[in-house]
Amino acid sequence: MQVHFISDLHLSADRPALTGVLERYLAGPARRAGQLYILGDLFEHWAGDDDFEDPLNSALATRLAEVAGAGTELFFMAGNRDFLLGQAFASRAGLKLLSEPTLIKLGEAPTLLCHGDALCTDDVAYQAFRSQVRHPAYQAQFLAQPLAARKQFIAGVRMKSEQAKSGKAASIMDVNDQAVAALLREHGYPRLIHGHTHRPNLHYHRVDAHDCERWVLSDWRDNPTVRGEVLVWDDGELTRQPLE
Ligand code: LP5
Ligand code: MN
Repeated sequence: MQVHFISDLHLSADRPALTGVLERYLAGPARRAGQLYILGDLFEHWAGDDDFEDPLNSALATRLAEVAGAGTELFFMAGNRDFLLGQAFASRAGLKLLSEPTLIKLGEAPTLLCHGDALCTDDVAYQAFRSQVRHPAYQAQFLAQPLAARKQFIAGVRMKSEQAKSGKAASIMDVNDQAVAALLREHGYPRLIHGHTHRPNLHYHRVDAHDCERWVLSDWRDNPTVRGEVLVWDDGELTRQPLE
């Protein structure tokens, strides 16, 4: 049975072509997987599970629930864009929520899953922001505001984030090798799969005499061409498969 991994789709009403790629994937290849792991940033942003009137969100919940109903187990781990996605939406979409990091096995090998943003420890300003917005009390007071006010606030944060990023060196927005080593050491060698950086690649890390692999998932793009990607575990191997 195959195991699939995707992340960083950044779905939004402005980029309908990407929703199309996901819909075709869910109607076809996803059904060959025993498990599909969505490792964060499925949505461009998520303002709260009460944003269900949004046609994109409700249609997607239906499509996901159909795949779950057809026998593929669906897992969702939060990204830095959609960490407010909660149990209400998960139940409608047939998603099982995962905490971060999660350890699974692929074949015999322990494999750690995370979104990836927590590994970008050189990005000190982001990590400060992250600790604040991941705080349950902060989230509760945010979710208590009207949906429209939340969306407006998020638009402001997105602008500030883009401004901040334009002044950051590319290197600080990538994972830190010591943070990778510490994660593998604490939770289990020898394989890590994550997204977030939009720098799809396979990296090798030597950690405490263990040869470790770090698979970075691809983001999905609609520019210059429309393209998604799924990382597929099949027959003892991981391969990247393009989606269009
Ligand atoms: O998302 P991406 O990849 O473009 O950039 C990220 C980091 N930025 C973010 C912010 C998100 O893009 C926007 C969040 C959307 C949904 C969340 C809604 C919830 C709001 C409140 C909930 C309780 O994650 C970016 C990294 C980059 O990845 C690479 O790793 O660099 O980080 C920043 O740019 C952050 C800035 O450095 C500092 C913060 C600026 C925003 C200040 C807003 C003030 C509001 C205070 C709230 C705590
Ligand atoms: Mn991300």
